[in-house]
Amino acid sequence: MNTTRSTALFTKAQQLIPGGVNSPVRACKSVGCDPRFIAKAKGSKIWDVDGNEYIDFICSWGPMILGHNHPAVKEAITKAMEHGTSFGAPCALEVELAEMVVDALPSVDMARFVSSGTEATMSALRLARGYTGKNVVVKFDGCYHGHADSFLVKAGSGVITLGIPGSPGVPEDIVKNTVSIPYNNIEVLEKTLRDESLDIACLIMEPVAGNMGVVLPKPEFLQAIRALTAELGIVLIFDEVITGFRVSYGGAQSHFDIMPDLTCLGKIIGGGLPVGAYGGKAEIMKHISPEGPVYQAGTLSGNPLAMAAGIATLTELKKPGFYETLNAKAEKFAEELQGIANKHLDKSCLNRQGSVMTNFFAKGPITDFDSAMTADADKYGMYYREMLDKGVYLAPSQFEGAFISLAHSDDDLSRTLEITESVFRKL
Ligand code: KE4
Repeated sequence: MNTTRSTALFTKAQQLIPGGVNSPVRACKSVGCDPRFIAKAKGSKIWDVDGNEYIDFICSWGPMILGHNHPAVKEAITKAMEHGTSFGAPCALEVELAEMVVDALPSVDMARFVSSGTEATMSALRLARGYTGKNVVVKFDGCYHGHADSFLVKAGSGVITLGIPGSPGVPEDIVKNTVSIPYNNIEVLEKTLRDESLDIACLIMEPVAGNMGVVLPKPEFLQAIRALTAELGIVLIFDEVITGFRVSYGGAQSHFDIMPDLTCLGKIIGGGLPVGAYGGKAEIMKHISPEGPVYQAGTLSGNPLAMAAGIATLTELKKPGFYETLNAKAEKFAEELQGIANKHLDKSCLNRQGSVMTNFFAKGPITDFDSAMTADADKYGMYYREMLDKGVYLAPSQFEGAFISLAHSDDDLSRTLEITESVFRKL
């Protein structure tokens, strides 16, 4: 593939932007190649600045569940733009999207919009601490909740991908209030939550982990977490930035029928524009300023263009049969991928929740951070580079998910499987 323009852009970008990218994983460091600069996207396809076409399985890391540049989303943004781009004042679109979120998520009575998933989780953490008067947050190894200081402890996503323990710049005073324990381990969970020396404000989790690669909760894990946190007065926060409106229209909380106290959202609810949100029980949310004393604010929170994109997206997702169609497409693809992997690879473990999945180059089962770390990241890098040069755009990390959108056609998926088999044969 000709990548002349991407190479030139990356060279210039590295002089102006740290690592040449505005989010670390995009630099493709862990997969041993330089990034392709993307010029445009439509449906299931993206094109780089050299005109190369790819079938896209990153989907902007989740938001593009309808496919890129969906006509209804594009029309909604264009229409909103006719009236201006930002008011710094309340507008009707915020109320409309808030009502859709509250109606969709059974545990959410009220919600506050912010501009990223990180803002959503950091705000939910401050709220839980303000509401309980306690300081400690419990998280799970390999789960990623954005880059707020308190969460950069044994985090997932880019932190694993770059193989860094946490991050310099996070004071010990902050880190001491974060306890990270193994995902799917009920014994350690109970021991930790019942440890009276810890003044635990909240437990935050990805109900389906997506940042150590996709890792599913064991059937009894979520129930145990809900029962223990309810018994002990610990605020349970579901970070549904990935799973919200991905796993089902009601998120993972509806799918598993486990109701958290607070929920964090992002990605899909912005339809590709910057939106995050946190919400939950009115009794807790009423502690947020200006109704309550816990402060949180944002210049572009509830931005009208972003609200319009989110409303248009959720309107499409709400249509009857959307998730059945999407999940059936993903299930068929995953079954065939598993078959190819079993035929050609000595080690492979595919974890999937609905339309997000990870094929680990590992024996499996992959149920937590330690087992995810057994994956052969170098082999994944070889796979990634081969697939990229054959026109398939995967996450540049073994420890992320592959997303399927409604726009992925049967032809896209069968072509991807053909290319995958040709690559697996060579690995
Ligand atoms: P943002 O601040 O990136 O909008 O959201 C942070 C976040 C919070 N919670 C979960 C479960 C998330 O997955 C994320 C962000 N996801 C990563 C990829 N897994 C975004 C991609 C990137 O960092 O470039």
